[in-house]
Amino acid sequence: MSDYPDDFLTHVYRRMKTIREFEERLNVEIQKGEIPGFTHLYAGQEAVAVGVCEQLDEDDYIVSTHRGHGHCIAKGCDVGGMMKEIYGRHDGLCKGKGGSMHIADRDVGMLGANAIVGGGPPIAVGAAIATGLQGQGRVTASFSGDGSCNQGTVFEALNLAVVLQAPTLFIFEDNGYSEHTGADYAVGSKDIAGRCEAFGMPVEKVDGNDFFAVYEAMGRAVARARDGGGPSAIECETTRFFGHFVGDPQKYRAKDEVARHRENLDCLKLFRARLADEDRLDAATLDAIDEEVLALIDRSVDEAKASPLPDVSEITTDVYAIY
Ligand SMILES: Cc1ncc(C[n+]2csc(CCOP(=O)(O)OP(=O)(O)O)c2C)c(N)n1
Ligand SMILES: [Mg+2]
Repeated sequence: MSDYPDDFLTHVYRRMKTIREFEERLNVEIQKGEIPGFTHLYAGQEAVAVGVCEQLDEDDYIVSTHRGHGHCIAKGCDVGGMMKEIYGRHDGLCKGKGGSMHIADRDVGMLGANAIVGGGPPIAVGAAIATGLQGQGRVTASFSGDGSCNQGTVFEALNLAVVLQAPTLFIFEDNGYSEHTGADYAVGSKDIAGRCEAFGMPVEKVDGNDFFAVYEAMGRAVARARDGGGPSAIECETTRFFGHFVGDPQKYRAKDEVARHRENLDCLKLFRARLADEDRLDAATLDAIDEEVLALIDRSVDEAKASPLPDVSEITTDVYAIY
């Protein structure tokens, strides 16, 4: 880690912290009943989104999932625009018509969150085929969960990417659960990475709570894809700090599981501990980032609440996006 410049480390910390506080605040606001729709929070998994996206350029693509806020922030979506979108407001990133599960922003290469489990990887392969044909070395990363790895759509996407050598990075976030079902029960082989290997692509399995492990594995996979080496998969073992959706009572988890994971597996705590071990960046610098991030989230909530709802006259506009 000693090779990473200070401004990179502070940037990474700020991004992960922004995702964390965005989600912590949404958890509070949603329970007040002020936010329409259904919301899945990403807190706990920040090191995956940021480790992956830090290896991508703005004109590379990502395809997200129903649990997509972290992916959006990591790829550079405007936090205020996202908050307005989640509040269903006219000035939201998708004019308030997408909401939490359908945020997209082509300007930063974010092709969309996706409510269809296993729907993302085929879209990512399509994007990767297109950019591969354009020959510009651009790549597409597809995020998906341990639950999605059992979907036929994902198997087809893995196979097609290998056959066509499409520059796709399949990122599997194993947070241990698909809704309320444990991955140890639902993933027959217990091994997502092995499945991808069987389709003929290089795979790595990493600690998804460790930013550096994700970032470095992604660096190897991206370099290979840009160089014409085709797809790769990375399985990241991680944890989610909230329920499947906001309001999930989580009776399927041990009583102290979340508390233990917040104590021992928190990627932000681990990142800070690693910096301290290696005598990089003082705590005051990181605490100042915490303050900045909290102010940003406060501002984005205030602005979202103050911004107008879409006008009824717009109900049939922007229903389809033209790509
Ligand atoms: C095709 C399809 N089947 C089922 C669902 C219902 N569903 C929504 S999220 C989810 C669990 C997905 O689990 P995983 O892929 O591990 O992602 P995580 O929620 O853990 O991020 C399911 C089954 C859906 N949205 N789409
Ligand atoms: Mg899961």
